[in-house]
Amino acid sequence: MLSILILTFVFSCKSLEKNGNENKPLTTYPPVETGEANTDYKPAFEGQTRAPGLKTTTPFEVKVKAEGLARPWGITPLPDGRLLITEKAGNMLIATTEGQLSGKITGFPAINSGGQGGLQGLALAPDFKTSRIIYFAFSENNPDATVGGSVAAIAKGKLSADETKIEQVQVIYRALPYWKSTGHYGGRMIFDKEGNIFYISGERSNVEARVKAQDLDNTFGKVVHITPEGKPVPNGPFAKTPGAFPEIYSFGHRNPLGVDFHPVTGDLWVVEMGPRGGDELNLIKPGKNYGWSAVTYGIEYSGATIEGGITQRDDVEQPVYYWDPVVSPGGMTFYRSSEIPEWKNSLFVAGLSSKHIARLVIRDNKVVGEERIMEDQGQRVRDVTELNGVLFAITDEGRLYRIGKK
Ligand SMILES: [Ca+2]
Repeated sequence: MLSILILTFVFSCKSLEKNGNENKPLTTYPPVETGEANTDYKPAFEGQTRAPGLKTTTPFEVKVKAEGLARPWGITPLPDGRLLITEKAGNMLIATTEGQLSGKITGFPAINSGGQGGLQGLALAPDFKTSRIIYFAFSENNPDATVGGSVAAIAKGKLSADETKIEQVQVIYRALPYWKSTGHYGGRMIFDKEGNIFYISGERSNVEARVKAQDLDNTFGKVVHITPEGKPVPNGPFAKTPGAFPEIYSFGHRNPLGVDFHPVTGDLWVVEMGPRGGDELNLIKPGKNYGWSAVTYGIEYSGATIEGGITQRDDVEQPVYYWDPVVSPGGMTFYRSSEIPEWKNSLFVAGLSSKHIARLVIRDNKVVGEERIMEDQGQRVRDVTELNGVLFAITDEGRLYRIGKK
């Protein structure tokens, strides 16, 4: 009997550890979303949408630290405790956590910043402290103007010693083919533990392009896995599939804009902007199909169903969570600190049209609670990152926010 009790105790501790759960049961409220849904589609399982509401009990404050940023797009901490920010038109700058802004860092390649394009996501090389190498995503015109179109590209460059320029810029990857659209580039990336890159690629938005998310002979609507030199990571799930791009890791995505690893499980999570009523949070597994544009909880902006209005199919992964109405997710980050203990391992998702940050509590790979942060600010939140237990968010309106303990 005692051994069973001990075993049970050990297993429950293991389970808590594995799932990153805090010990306390959650105090929940009605779902934060009270608006009418766009569709009458039914979720595949309980809690896949409109999870119970949450309220953070630890006192925290939301403070504007800087204004006047020009369409900031990506934000990431530097090792010295400052923040590196991209601006859509094609430059970076550095902010202190008190909101003091550097001059514009220049030297980037020619960028097509029309539509949804521009200088987008960024990631520091794992050896940034010594190499000063930064990776960045941007939309690039086809050098062959007779063909035209643009492509989502990834380049690397070295931050100059005086922090005014990016030097030795080298384009390492292009999410081919070039396409005549300035929408849905995707645009963020993250380094994995082995030093390779996961890049989340959009499906370029128009009807002729989006169906390509289901095909493996292109990188539209894909999570791709590449080396720091931009080559496919060997032995990918489609490395031996004839005609497939070997860097494809998962497919069937629409416009993925947020990516992070779960702090405890190490799993790769991605949030993608859906059509009307179909934003998704997905747990990414190699070789899997995430459905778009054949399977979706969303509908066309016109209100028409998309490709027969199918929400479930045996060969398609279900989203862990979806939003209807949409939040229009931008960047996202898991909270790794213990500074605000109830936030540890929560996922924070920037909301553009929803104008808030969604805090999601995830247990056993399911969303068990949702809270809205900074809803009263009325800002389109583009990206959010965590630094030493404090969240920093950038908005389309040009603000840098600090969200943390008083
Ligand atoms: Ca999907």
